[in-house]
Amino acid sequence: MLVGIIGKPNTGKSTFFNAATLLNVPMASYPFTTISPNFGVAYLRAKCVHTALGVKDSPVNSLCVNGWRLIPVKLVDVAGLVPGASEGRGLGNKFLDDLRQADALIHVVDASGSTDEEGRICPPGSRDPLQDVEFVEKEVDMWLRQIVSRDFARMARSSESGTGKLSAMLGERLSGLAINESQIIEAMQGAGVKADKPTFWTDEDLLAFCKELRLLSKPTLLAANKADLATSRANIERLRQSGRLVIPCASEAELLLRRASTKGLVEYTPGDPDFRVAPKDGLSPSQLSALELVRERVLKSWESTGVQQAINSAYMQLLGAVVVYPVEDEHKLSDKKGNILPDAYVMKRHSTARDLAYTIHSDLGDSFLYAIDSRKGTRLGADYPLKDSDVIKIVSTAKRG
Ligand SMILES: Nc1nc2c(ncn2[C@@H]2O[C@H](COP(=O)(O)OP(=O)(O)O)[C@@H](O)[C@H]2O)c(=O)[nH]1
Ligand SMILES: [Mg+2]
Repeated sequence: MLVGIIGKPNTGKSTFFNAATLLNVPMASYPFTTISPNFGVAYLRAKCVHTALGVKDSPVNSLCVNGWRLIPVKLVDVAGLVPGASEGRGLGNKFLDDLRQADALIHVVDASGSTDEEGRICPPGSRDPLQDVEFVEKEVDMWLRQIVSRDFARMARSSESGTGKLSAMLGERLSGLAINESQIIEAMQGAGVKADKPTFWTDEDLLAFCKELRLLSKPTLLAANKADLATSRANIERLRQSGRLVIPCASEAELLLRRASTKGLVEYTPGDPDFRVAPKDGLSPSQLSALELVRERVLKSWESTGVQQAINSAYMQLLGAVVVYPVEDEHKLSDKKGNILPDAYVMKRHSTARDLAYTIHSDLGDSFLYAIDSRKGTRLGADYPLKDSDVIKIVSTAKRG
């Protein structure tokens, strides 16, 4: 799974990305290497099961900090969108490819209204962030329309003459976007277009269909950034009233806290409602007052900086992901080396016990026999749907070292 950050320029996308991908504790091994600078590793914050299970854990593929499991997940900072982007303005293939790969989106908005539609600085409160939201969404719709309309007339004709099925042909066209035929049928219904009369579709029908496709294939939340600025509050309320999922954010504050934490100057776990100045006294008066401002304008007002909450919501709410802990010894809850609850995996919605086996190793998937729920000691079949916080042993015929 991959979450992408989108938005117009200067809303704080890179600040958000830099904050979300910075962590003070180095990890032994990353499950994925990053291939380009705008791809990074962020962390999902999940209540670790070790407390409830009454054990002391020794994490390997993730971290456990103050009872929170921080599990690596992928994040991509997609380049900024300006009005007209889908017609080629400032939109490279790289942008489209990054967007295509994302399973869900965090749309970073300048909630303070202090940047115009192209991202130029303007007086705080003078730009309506809801308009930004709408134009960025429309650009994504139009980009989808370009893909859909390529060869659409021919597909429409052959569908009406019975030589092909439109949903199947579109399914092939959109498979690279991880959009399947049943979603296409759903999008046609959602848009209220006639599936059996595609040659009659108007431009508006096509765009309405693409909007539905976007909602299905790129579930999105709004990170209402710059929440530390006074003009943001009323705008955040308005954004919420639009019915979208909105998370107030202060990316710059999160970056400050994570950097201070990296240097051991504050105690702060990403997503916390507050921080503590570390006993080691290394903060200058100006650093102290900057941190105090973060506490006053962000943490006390919004409960957190929102960056971690946005990552969590993107994976857990938008994508319905679950966190599962595979173990090799279901009694000790350990791997072969004796590490307790070594790994935590973020799995897609509807993943099964066999999917988990494949995620660990393809051999384990191929030779899967059954799984064991370590809490109940019961056997689980290959199709068992994984639940959040499951601790599971996979039993297979494979001999693994
Ligand atoms: N007040 C405030 N400014 C922010 C925040 N996040 C980012 N900025 C500022 O917004 C500007 C643009 O940030 P950047 O991350 O480069 O935006 P991008 O173009 O969307 O990647 C910079 O001057 C940041 O310092 C925030 O949470 N609060
Ligand atoms: Mg940027």
